[in-house]
Amino acid sequence: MKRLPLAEATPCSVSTTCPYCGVGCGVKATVTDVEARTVTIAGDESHPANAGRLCVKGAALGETVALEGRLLHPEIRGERRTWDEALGHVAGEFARIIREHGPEAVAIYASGQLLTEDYYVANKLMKGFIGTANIDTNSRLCMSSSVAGHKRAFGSDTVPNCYEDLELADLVVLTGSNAAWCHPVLFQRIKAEKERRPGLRVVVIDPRRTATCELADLHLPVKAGEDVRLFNALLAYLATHGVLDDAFIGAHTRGFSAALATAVAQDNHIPHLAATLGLDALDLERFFSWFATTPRTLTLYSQGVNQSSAGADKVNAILNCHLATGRIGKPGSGPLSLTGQPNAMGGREVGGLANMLAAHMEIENPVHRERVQRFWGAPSVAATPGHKAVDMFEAVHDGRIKAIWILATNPVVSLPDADRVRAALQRCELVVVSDCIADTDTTRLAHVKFPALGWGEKDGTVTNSERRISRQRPFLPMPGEARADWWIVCEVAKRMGFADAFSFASPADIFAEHAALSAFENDEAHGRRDFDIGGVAALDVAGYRDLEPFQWPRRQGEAQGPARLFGEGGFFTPDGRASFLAVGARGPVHAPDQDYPFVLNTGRIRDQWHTMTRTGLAARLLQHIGEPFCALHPDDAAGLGISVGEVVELESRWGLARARAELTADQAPGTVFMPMHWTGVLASASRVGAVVNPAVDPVSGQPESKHTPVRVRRFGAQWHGFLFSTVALPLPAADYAVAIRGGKFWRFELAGQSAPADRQELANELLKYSREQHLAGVSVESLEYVDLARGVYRQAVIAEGRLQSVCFIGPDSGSLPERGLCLFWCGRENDSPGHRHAYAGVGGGHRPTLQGRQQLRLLPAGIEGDPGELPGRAGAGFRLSFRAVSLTGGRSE
Ligand SMILES: Nc1nc2c(c(=O)[nH]1)N[C@H]1C(S)=C(S)[C@@H](COP(=O)(O)OP(=O)(O)OC[C@H]3O[C@@H](n4cnc5c(=O)[nH]c(N)nc54)[C@H](O)[C@@H]3O)O[C@H]1N2
Ligand SMILES: Nc1nc2c(c(=O)[nH]1)N[C@H]1C(S)=C(S)[C@@H](COP(=O)(O)OP(=O)(O)OC[C@H]3O[C@@H](n4cnc5c(=O)[nH]c(N)nc54)[C@H](O)[C@@H]3O)O[C@H]1N2
Ligand code: SF4
Ligand SMILES: [Mo]
Repeated sequence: MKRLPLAEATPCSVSTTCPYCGVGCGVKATVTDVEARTVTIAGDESHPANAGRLCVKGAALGETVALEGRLLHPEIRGERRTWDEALGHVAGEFARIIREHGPEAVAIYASGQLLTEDYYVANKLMKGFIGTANIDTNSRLCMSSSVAGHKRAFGSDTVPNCYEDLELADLVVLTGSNAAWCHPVLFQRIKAEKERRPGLRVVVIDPRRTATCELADLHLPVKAGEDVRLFNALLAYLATHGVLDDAFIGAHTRGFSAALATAVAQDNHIPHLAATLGLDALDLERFFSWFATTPRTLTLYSQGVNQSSAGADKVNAILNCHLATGRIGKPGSGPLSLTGQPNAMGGREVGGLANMLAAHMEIENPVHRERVQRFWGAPSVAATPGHKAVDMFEAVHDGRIKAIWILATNPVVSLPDADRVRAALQRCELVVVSDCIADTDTTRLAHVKFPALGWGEKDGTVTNSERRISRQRPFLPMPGEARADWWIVCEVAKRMGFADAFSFASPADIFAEHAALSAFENDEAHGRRDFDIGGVAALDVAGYRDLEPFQWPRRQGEAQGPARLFGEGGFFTPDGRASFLAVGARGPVHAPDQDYPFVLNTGRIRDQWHTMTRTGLAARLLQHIGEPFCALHPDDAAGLGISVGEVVELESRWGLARARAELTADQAPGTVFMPMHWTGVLASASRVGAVVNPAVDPVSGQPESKHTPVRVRRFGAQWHGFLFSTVALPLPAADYAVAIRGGKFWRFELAGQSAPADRQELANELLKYSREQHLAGVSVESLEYVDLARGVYRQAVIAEGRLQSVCFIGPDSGSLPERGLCLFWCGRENDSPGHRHAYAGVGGGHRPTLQGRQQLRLLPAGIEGDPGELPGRAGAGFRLSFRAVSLTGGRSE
């Protein structure tokens, strides 16, 4: 595999792109110590997406590039193997299964976190050479409703507007988007513009009151799932108030009257409508009139729109309003879908979804298929769409798919009905996982693990929400035996007998082929396609290395592509007209009922990225929110007898998850919200995906992740506890256990449903690993302490004179000391005996002298402690005594 020599790639500071959200911020990375992998991160002032800004996640990137937890060698069934063995095994097994059961028996499940070059070869292998379209991606869970909406309206998956429109708009409508947390740099751009120009209005449409509402002139807490009705009513309002752009409708669209007829057929009488939508009538009217009277209106939308069984219809209901007013592709006005992942768009460009073909061509179009086949020199091209994500794992579950290769995604956490996904993989003959992290919920089920390069090592391109293609450049050496995803795919393809089509020397090589395909027979004679980057098809290695961010389309001979499309029509349909869609409002597939009366909404928090495999590495990012929570309205909580901070259980017909209750009026009564981030690696029972229903949108196949009927109840803990440890420990076996990385200590929050028979035994068990780690030839002390007044038991492990871990067990969460204060104590540099004993709750400097590997046990009896030295609970009365016992069978003191 050829790569740029590192010296060349890391002069002092390397311009690259953030690997998180679809904003696609430019990042300057400066390696200060290659060996130690220390890197300083700054925003790239010359990048058009962010002009030097970064959000918290981006700014903390340097804290995620250490090698801790990395998968560094190929493995087969848990054993380290050579690349040749692992690649040969996968190629051989895929070939055998295809021989025995046909190509439909194998599948690839990929990700919007792959680079375009990785994605391109994976799609080429599957659709062109293996000959099945069984390649789908996590973009199905993310953007597929937008893709379907765009295609139905524009004839192509084209985003008409660009980020500059944020500063040019007079009204910004954010619907189903918590941009303050999920697209923070775009949010900052709106905020800065609003400060400069207070007349700029912001409307937020979201059932929850989110951080994004801080900027809102108007927040419409629409009833979950009602967006189609809302935007239909808006369309009807625009028609009755004479703000339609008749010229645009007449010249550039079709289907308007049918769409309008559907819109006016619903009850749009404002008081009725407001009641149905759960909104204040005046607020609703205000929104309609602002939209009607503001030509420069920009509508931003994300998962509150897409992740719905009516997702594609929601998108079209929004697009209808923009087409009807001619507000599309014009400065400051248009619809702008905010993509989630750094390369969700690139995945769409290479046709990474099961119902697409490369370069925005159609799998069901024979002319397109023949063209791609000819271009690739492929034996055949899959003629029918493959399984979409949720179906794909169903097919794995029932054995139709016998081998699945999962790249850069963690479906055991992120797919709906996630316990069933886990079961599907457990039953599957061959599970191959390419990841950069060794231990994930998904790698735990892998027969073969391929170690992939991570951010900072990878080399390729990504496309952001405004169609801008930017380079991700490497600045760190490839660690261990990790290799680029494109390389791994190509090596498997070669071993399956497709060497001619997969002998790429570098990502530049792949990009050139991808760019050439985008321009291939893409002209008036053959029919114009939107995606064309023929202008960069002739780049050489140096040109690719230095490629500046640009927007597509960029046709041959063009130095830049247009920032906006469709302002003057020119849609990618046979007659160049866009389509209005007549979309009727309909409810979610699974409505709440008596047994499952609450609606569960799921989504993101500010400082975590998805399944936390990378953001979970930065202690700083766990300071904002460290534990899974379930937000619910205080009235609902009162009705259920739930108090703030206690552990609650969410249960649906599909599964169960536990989280700490957060009571907030930001949440509408009857609804709850839980973040999607916590995994089986980090928590014993907090994967919300296990609860989420697997209903999908009939058009896009996108799951309804924002709406699942659930019941909520107290978890009924009989004990609560927490544990601090200087080292990562396996997750303690408790009904509720969450691991939280801190600067010096890992913290584990614990609770159990049955009262422990013996708290000492429980503590011994919880601290077992901590003790074992230090047994070999080191003096280990265990200190125990009981606070009789509060019924709190503590045990500390001290090795080589330093506190290693401490655990507290109490009858209820209120009995335990405040963690911050405790952490302060534990983290003290001044590790004197007095301090150490204070950790365990032993005040007054009682310090028995121990010889060798001995354990000290302090059992409750009758010595007064010094409450002043105890963390958190000063003033309480303490009684204790101690006796030392030997851990290794030696002498007792
Ligand atoms: N911090 C952080 N940022 C991220 C990510 C991350 O993991 N962490 N992930 C990235 C990815 S891949 C994605 S896809 C984006 C997602 O970005 P967003 O879509 O902004 O984030 P979500 O929290 O999933 O959901 C957005 C909002 O939709 C609302 N919503 C729920 N139901 C409805 C409804 O019926 N109608 C309306 N109008 N709104 C509804 C929710 O209450 C929620 O506040 O974020 C990207 N950015
Ligand atoms: N309940 C609920 N579920 C959801 C959502 C929701 O809102 N609610 N949102 C959905 C959405 S929009 C999305 S996008 C998905 C995201 O869900 P996932 O894609 O499952 O989440 P990630 O944690 O981003 O998983 C990426 C994996 O790839 C690994 N990885 C990172 N970089 C690389 C690389 O370069 N190569 C390889 N081979 N591996 C790499 C990471 O270590 C990690 O294991 O979740 C979906 N699931
Ligand atoms: S806004 Fe998105 S792309 Fe920009 S720094 Fe933050 S996570 Fe990265
Ligand atoms: Mo996403």
